[in-house]
Amino acid sequence: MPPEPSNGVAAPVCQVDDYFHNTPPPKTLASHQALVREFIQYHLENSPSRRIVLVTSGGTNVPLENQTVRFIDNFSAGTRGATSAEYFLQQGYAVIFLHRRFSLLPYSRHYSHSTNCFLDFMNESDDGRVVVRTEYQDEMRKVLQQYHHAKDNRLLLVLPFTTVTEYLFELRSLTVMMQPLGNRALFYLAAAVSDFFIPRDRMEEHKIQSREGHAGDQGSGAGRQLVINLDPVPKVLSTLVQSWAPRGSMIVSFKLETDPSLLVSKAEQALKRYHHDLVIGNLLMTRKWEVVFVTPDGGERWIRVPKSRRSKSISGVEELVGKAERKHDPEPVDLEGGTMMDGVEIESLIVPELVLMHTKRMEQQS
Ligand code: 9Z3
Repeated sequence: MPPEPSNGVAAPVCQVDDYFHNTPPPKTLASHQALVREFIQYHLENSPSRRIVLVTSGGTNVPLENQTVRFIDNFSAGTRGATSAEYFLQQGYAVIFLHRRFSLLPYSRHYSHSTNCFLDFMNESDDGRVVVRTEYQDEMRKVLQQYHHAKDNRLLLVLPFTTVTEYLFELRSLTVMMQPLGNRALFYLAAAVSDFFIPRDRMEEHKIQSREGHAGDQGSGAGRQLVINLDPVPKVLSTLVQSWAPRGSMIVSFKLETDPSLLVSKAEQALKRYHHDLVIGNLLMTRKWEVVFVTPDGGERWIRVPKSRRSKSISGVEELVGKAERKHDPEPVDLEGGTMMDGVEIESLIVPELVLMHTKRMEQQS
């Protein structure tokens, strides 16, 4: 498969078609389709004005073997997606949450994984019952109420994927199934999708052996190497915009960079290439404190958590905040957001802005 041209031209649609033609669909696809059909139908019948957002979240796994022992992965924990999903629900949206299996989930994210292990929030009472510790009661009640509201009103559909192939099939199918929603559909593509993979016809069936010779082996003994050739993952965004998504829907993708000097120009390039509505740019090291909205009209709008209200982040580098700015904004957006346990979550600033943009867009179309 030839690499994507670097001259701003999107990958040809036939490349995307070939990919889907030559790759077996995931086993879970049919059951997920049934759930999505039911979810969309329910909202079309019961609340016809309800907006539905598809949030993609987490990394994607690239298997090296068909019976997978080893794989390539990336850093994404799914914080952006899971947190944003909660704020979309707060704004009255129904959410289809397409996420990497075992990454963070809306609501349960507050009490999961090693940083927020749920056991630390509990105690044994004098009469031997398991109870939530007094100091966490208020916060947990709030989260629990929001979770129950979403569940009881069938506002949240959670669909897991693992591999990049599963992600692409699920994304295509979901997007097409959202067509009856027209401009009430919003796409919020926050998953960190791998750029490279091994296509099905070149993938080893069994575990790659370390001692026996195989196609990728270079010699034997101490200097042995495993050489893996990866193909570019087909860029489906252009096809999503042109043919899968509902007419008039709003499509937002994310752009991740590590080099501040590249972020805005790469976001602009993506908009030119895919012709969608908005790219939200973020740097790996500052993503919890600032993002930039890059729009087709040349707009570059920074959204930042005020310094005093930034959450602590072990991996983040605060000195890099502001370094990717290309057009200095005389009035930077400095919004008040929702406060969770430590500091303001930037998603509480991103999502209301997007909702305003979505509303404006819908009004312009009516
Ligand atoms: C993002 O940029 C997300 O904001 C993060 C969120 C993955 C950085 P976390 O899950 O991180 O909260 O830890 N997502 C999109 C990244 C991406 O792969 N974009 C593609 C690219 O940059 C374009 S679709 O080329």
